[in-house]
Amino acid sequence: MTTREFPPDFLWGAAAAAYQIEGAVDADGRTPSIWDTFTRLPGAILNGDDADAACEHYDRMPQDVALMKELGLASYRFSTAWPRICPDGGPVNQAGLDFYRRLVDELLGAGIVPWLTLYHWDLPQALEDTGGWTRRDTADRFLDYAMAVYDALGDRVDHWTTHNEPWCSAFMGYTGGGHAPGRQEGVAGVVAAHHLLLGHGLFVDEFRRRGGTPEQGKAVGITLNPTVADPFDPTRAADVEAARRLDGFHNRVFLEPLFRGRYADDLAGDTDGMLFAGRPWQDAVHDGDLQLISAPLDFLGVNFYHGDVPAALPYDAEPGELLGSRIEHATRPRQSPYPGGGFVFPRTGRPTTDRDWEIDPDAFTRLLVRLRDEYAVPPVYITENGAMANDVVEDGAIHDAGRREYIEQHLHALRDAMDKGVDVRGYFVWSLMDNFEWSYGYAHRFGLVHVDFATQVRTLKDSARWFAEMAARNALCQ
Ligand code: IFM
Repeated sequence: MTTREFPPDFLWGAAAAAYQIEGAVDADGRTPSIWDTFTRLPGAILNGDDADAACEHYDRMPQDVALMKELGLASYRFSTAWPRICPDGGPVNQAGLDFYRRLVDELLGAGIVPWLTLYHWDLPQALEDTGGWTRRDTADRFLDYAMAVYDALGDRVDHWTTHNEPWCSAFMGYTGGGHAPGRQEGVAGVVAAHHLLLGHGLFVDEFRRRGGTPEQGKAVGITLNPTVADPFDPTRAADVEAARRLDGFHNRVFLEPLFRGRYADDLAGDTDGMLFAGRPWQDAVHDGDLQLISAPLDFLGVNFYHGDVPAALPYDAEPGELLGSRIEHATRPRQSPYPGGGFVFPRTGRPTTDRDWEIDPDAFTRLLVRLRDEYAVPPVYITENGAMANDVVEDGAIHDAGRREYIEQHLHALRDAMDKGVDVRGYFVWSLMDNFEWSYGYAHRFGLVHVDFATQVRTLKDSARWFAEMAARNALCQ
């Protein structure tokens, strides 16, 4: 058997997010986030699930860190909950901060590098009530919250991520309505995207002012979920145009301001005539914003699950041929998360995970090469990658061969990108354990660790044992 090695200091980890695992939504002064509100909207969440208990991680944290240690994880990616630390978006709540102090201490005690994300979608509801991410002031409130976390943990946490997948926060939250806060307001998604980026830029600026530099052992970045937009029929001009628009609203709306300090011209064209609160989205962009947003970063986090193959409407297909499950899994009506809509995702015939996401590791390689070639991105960490599977417990074991195969294929694809010279420094599986999978509730399992949500018993899946061995070996077998 031959092996395919990773560099000696490659960082292996697993990821999770506050709202998806913590539960304890009323504990120690926490107030509701937009997700607490959204989960209560009829038809918003599959099976009517809510995250009030989730994995009870808030109360079981030491045991969960012990599991990470058992798996030999070098790093754990987690997020801090804004509504715990600044309830209602207001002053700091010491009890909320203390949970993360305990978590970081537990991780460091176990020899695990804490990888902290400040915003993984749980905006305090009180801030949404005043406009949420469509309001500029929310970026300032984000800075207040983020600096409270930095003041408390900056001495012990070295890796800081501002946002997780701002595309979801902006476009699923304010254009499509499939995610909290469930607003369906067209070009509001672009306004929200700009304010999310502004919050990011404000934090990076303050982080640097306070000496947060690689020389001091500190790093700051952002995690995006860029996609690969391949036209379904490359010979059909309308599909090529659909792919350009998808690339614009999914990728370049973030990549251009972050790495080129501008918004792309075609974004203006694609949103021509669309107004939010009676004004074009460009009015949200003030002098100096793009300079803040494009300040150099120490790393880029990339989350990747699948590529996208759009076809323009009208598209002549049977409903079963469309990847409809992406937007029809719950019953609450929702719109396309791309302002103006106008395209669909027909099946290409590729295999899928149990979530119906097409498996395309080659797209992962192409994406990483593109990010390097077109945007000269800083060193990359894969901050999420993994597979949803309908796991079955058999005699206390979970033989999730499909998940293992998915991860292995994507690690080969990642290694291919590294062979092409892309600077990738780490990989986090999504997810450490099964959790509250947003609008899919508990039915969609992504964990290396199985969670029985009735008893909260954790069981290592086969994929967890395989991942632990592979990471310890620091090499893939082929
Ligand atoms: O569970 C989510 C995570 O919170 C963000 N990225 C995608 C995952 C799987 O859908």
